[in-house]
Amino acid sequence: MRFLLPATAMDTASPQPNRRTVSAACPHDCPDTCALEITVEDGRAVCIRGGDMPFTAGTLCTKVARYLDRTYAPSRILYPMKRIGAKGGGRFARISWDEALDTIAGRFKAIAATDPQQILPVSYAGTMGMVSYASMDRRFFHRLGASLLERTLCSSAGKAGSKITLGGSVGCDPEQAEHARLIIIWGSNPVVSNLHFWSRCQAAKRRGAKLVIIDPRRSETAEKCHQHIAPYPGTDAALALAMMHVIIGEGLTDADYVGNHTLGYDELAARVRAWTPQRAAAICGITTAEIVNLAREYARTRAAMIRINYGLQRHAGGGMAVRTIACLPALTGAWREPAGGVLLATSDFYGFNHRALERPDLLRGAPRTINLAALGDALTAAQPPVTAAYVYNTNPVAVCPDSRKVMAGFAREDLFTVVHEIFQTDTADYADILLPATTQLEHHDIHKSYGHMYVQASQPAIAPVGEAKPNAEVFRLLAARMGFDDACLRDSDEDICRQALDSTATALQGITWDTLKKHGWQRLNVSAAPFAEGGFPTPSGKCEFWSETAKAQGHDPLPDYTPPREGPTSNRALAQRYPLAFISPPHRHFLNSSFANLDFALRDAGEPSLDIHPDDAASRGIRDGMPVCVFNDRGNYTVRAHLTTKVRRGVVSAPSVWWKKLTADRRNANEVTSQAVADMGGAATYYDCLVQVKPAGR
Ligand SMILES: Nc1nc2c(c(=O)[nH]1)N[C@H]1C(S)=C(S)[C@@H](COP(=O)(O)OP(=O)(O)OC[C@H]3O[C@@H](n4cnc5c(=O)[nH]c(N)nc54)[C@H](O)[C@@H]3O)O[C@H]1N2
Ligand SMILES: Nc1nc2c(c(=O)[nH]1)N[C@H]1C(S)=C(S)[C@@H](COP(=O)(O)OP(=O)(O)OC[C@H]3O[C@@H](n4cnc5c(=O)[nH]c(N)nc54)[C@H](O)[C@@H]3O)O[C@H]1N2
Ligand SMILES: [Mo]
Repeated sequence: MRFLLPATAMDTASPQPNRRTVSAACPHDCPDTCALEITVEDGRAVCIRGGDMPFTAGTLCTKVARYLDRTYAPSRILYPMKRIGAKGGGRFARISWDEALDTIAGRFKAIAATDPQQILPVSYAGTMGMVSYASMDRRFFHRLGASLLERTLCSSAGKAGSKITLGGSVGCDPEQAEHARLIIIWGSNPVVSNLHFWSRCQAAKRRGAKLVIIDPRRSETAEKCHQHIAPYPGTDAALALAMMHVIIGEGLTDADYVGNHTLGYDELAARVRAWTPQRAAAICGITTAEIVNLAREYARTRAAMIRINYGLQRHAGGGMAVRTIACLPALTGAWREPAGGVLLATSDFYGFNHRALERPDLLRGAPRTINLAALGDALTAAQPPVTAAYVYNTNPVAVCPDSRKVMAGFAREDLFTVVHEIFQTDTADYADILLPATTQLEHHDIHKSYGHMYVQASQPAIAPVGEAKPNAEVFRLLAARMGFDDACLRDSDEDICRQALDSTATALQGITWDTLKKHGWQRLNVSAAPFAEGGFPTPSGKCEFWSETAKAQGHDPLPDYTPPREGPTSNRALAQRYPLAFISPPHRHFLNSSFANLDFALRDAGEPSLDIHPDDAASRGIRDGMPVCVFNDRGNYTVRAHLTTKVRRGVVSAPSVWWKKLTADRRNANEVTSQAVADMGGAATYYDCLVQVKPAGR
């Protein structure tokens, strides 16, 4: 198949003294968290291939198959630098690590003497390894008393919704998908963003399973499914409520499962009575028959798996959408089958010791919390102001919503900005001090996954390139310079890996750092059908149709529909000026903004484009290939129009996330996206965005 590269043939030559193989894990923010095998010769990585961990089974995506081109890219940042030109200009001069660390510690000490909350860590998911993502950094900033950061760009709405219904980010085992008879791929594009789940969907298809996809556009995955239902963005909960209306109304529930393992069935039944398929069809812009047939087919198929992913929860009602959809398998008893149930993410099966990793006990006082989804507002308007930002594992100038405000913030002369990066990103251009970071081949880490059930050790294959240092190492050095003497601020990366597993969770029994290093990976002790007999991690232990947790949080205790903030029917005034729903899902050749600077990925990706329906284009005088301006009150940017019926009328789609400085107008999709947050989890709402489109230059 086109997107999976086979592992290169195992080396069968007689072992050479200077040649060895190291096992690692892909660090990228993707549900697959692939196992890697790196061949090293004379200290240089010469080959990367998929490891033998069962879920990813030796295949890599086309991006990570070329990870060595990333590690050895000539454009890597190799040593610390300080700014010599204007903020944002990207001109730097080399300095020593000592000078860089002294400068940072000096500034942090001076600010902390007034108010440490003026210092803001800005990090996200450039690497998902527990050491690099959330360990020494958190300890350092807790001890310092810096502002806390809510990391909300991606998944927090859906996770909050899943927690209400199921008790956490848990669900069915995606490895079982090949045994399903029906797979509903809902707000997810696995051909692009969950490859190894997709290979199991294909296996299921070969065995006669039906694949249904629910997505406002005919995605790469939709092209390969049996049926595509295209609701208007942000309306999925209405569809799910109407499915429940049909399932309950036609007596298609599993009364035994409902009776023993759910809470609040009568209240749910009363709630969905008003959700007729006609009503939902009008909201979703689909037919009544599509809803009724899907509900019947779903309820009558025991081995029916629903794979939700994050696409459908980047909306005002994203939390409620996941909360509502997650009720379906308990109604029909699909959880009884290993290949039945619903999955958003597997993360909460792990039971890693996050308290030991992050040491919240080091916190002095109660610093304020800043939401990364509204970073632009924080950098331009927070009181007390943010006077220092330490950016690592993220490229906020490219990826945060409403990025004109983010850029205005980073452009402030009175803001001291440190950026620790592998490459000179759009954000790095604003740094006062720029530090070189290691890639995954150069440090230790330990990985969970949000799309399978394996724990993995990632071991360094090569020495750091140039003067690069891992995240945790920089925080250890800074802690020493700040005079922080807590012992945990001196833990080594391998100490931290051990602490992650210092847990009584049954899922982790028999998994130690030493066994992991030896085998590369180990499976969690989680059964193939984890909720066949109920036992959900909710307060009641049941699947909660009615939730006291939701009520206590100020939400409706029952599933419901929360309309888009910027929808044509939910916000008619705005839709008159900006009638098109704009979504900007992940590009096949990028990983968020990672890889979007590397020649091989840019060659494959072409140039920024906008899929628009031919009817929407015609009424605007737009022809195929024309540069068009996408705009709303927040901003505008220019892309090339691509006329296609892959998007439904009224929806436009722009694969993302491009580096701004590598596009013709130095802008990207986040010029128009909004800082408004979702109903739950303080989450970003990238796909809840109305725009207008016109030929560029008019
Ligand atoms: N190649 C590649 N892989 C990636 C990434 C990447 O950038 N590139 N990013 C990684 C990351 S960080 C993440 S979070 C995941 C994201 O991957 P997914 O979780 O799959 O999420 P998205 O791609 O954002 O959205 C999936 C689909 O949802 C559709 N969608 C948008 N709005 C709605 C809606 O309201 N309802 C429904 N039903 N569908 C909707 C989009 O059109 C899209 O096709 O992928 C990861 N993997
Ligand atoms: N318009 C639009 N915007 C989006 C999205 C969308 O669908 N549409 N998707 C959103 C989603 S789902 C997500 S998850 C976010 C992702 O946003 P980010 O988490 O910011 O992800 P990346 O853009 O990949 O940037 C990560 C950066 O971390 C750096 N990095 C990698 N490893 C390390 C390391 O070990 N140390 C240090 N110091 N740096 C490292 C990489 O070089 C890279 O520049 O973007 C969001 N933005
Ligand atoms: Mo994400």
